[in-house]
Amino acid sequence: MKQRSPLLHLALGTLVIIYAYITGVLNQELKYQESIIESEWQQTSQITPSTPCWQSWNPMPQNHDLIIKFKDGTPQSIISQLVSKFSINTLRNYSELPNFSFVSVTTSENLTLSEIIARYKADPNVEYVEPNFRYTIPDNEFAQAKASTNINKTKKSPLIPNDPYFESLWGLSNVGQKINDKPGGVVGADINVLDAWELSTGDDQMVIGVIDTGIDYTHPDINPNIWVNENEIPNNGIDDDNNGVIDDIHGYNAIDDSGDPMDDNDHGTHCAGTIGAAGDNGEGIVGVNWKVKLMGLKFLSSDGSGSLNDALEAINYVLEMKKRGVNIRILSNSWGGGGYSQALHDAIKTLNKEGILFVAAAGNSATNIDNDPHYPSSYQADNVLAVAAIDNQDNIARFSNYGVKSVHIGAPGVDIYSTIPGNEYAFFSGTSMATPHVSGVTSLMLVNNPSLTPKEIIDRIVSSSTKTTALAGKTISGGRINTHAAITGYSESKSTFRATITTR
Ligand SMILES: [Ca+2]
Ligand SMILES: [Ca+2]
Ligand SMILES: [Ca+2]
Ligand SMILES: [Ca+2]
Repeated sequence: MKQRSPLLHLALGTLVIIYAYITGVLNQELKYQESIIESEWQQTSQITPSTPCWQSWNPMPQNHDLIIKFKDGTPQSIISQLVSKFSINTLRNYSELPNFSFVSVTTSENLTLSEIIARYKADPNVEYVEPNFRYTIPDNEFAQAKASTNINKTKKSPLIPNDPYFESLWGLSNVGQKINDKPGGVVGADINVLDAWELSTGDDQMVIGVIDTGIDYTHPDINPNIWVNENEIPNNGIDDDNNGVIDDIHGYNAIDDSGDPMDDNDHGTHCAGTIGAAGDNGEGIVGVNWKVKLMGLKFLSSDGSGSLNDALEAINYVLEMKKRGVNIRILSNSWGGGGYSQALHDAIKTLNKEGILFVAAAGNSATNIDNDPHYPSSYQADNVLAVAAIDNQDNIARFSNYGVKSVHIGAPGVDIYSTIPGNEYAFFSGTSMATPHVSGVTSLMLVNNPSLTPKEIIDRIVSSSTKTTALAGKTISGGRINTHAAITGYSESKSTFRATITTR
């Protein structure tokens, strides 16, 4: 859509006013700073990337969509009464998030959304009400050249996988190589995973959920490591395992409530590849984990945006599958925006109770999020691990958010080469790319020590980090992630670390 009609402008303007009023009613600090990736902007919109996302490509829903939390113990009969009282035309409960409901309200009265919210809030059975917020891929995130050198066909040592693009992966092994036609990096400024691979290269019983735009599960470098729902028969149109989703073989699509999390963007597949593209298979790249099981949880659409309701549905699916015995321990979240949501905060705490870590990108607006929170990375919960991005010079990325009180760790997030749909590979930059590095490390930690709680994982990552000048005062740890040290549980001196590098 290149031209917008005057009517659309009027409609958007009206929605802006409605929204501004709602934010006042809710008395919440809502900041919509996120936008879709730069290339998407050029394709889809004349609006500058600083325009709040919900104004530009997501006008408030036509129906008045709300997330409602009823007070604990509210009987179903009361909830049903409320449904008729407020002309609710859709009501969905999240099975694993008790007393949460997503409702879509149609009313014959001419009420604004804020008036409808006020009605709900006045009901003694309602704990809180929120609009169905929108989330996006962090702003300033962009794809770069797809070309890569094809350097390393042969295996050099047992630590080096035979994947042909391995030497493009400076985040895994920075030996000062040039990356993406840019100068060579600082030797050793990487996640120190080669030493960790001596202990383990991953485990195909470890499941990581990627909450994003989906995963191209047909990509030859992803397919060997995609999660498979063993209790679901593919493509028979039947919900064989009776989990509420038909033919959910590799995950869940919360946008159309289907079992097909295919990626129609690029972002989710890129993140998935960094966590766990198949290692040492003579193909493409290698993930932090050579072996793992990647579960696709699609709630961001092809334009990189998604709703609070669909994020909650994705989390609900994870909780449901965890209850059924799937060994899902980590969720990788390279998205943000939308302001504070009590519902999402509560859902993340529920994940913590189930021992599920929530790794989250700190965001890309070069902001101190101690003062200016970025969600979900700023949620206060024992299982939220917030990640900043560094480049191959060991600097914090120019775009990366930071915060000495709220961002735990730095990880590689500039010129990161990974899988994208169509059997291709591309360089992307963003805290979105740093986050899956950390998610992948936490998986290796759990393979080596399955009893670690989310809080223990975070504490170990912080205490074992490699301190760097660039991250001092910018992150809780003051350093970048050190995979081997995080697994073994002790800090390594820089001299030991460098000796290891030179001997390989
Ligand atoms: Ca199913
Ligand atoms: Ca089926
Ligand atoms: Ca949905
Ligand atoms: Ca590979």
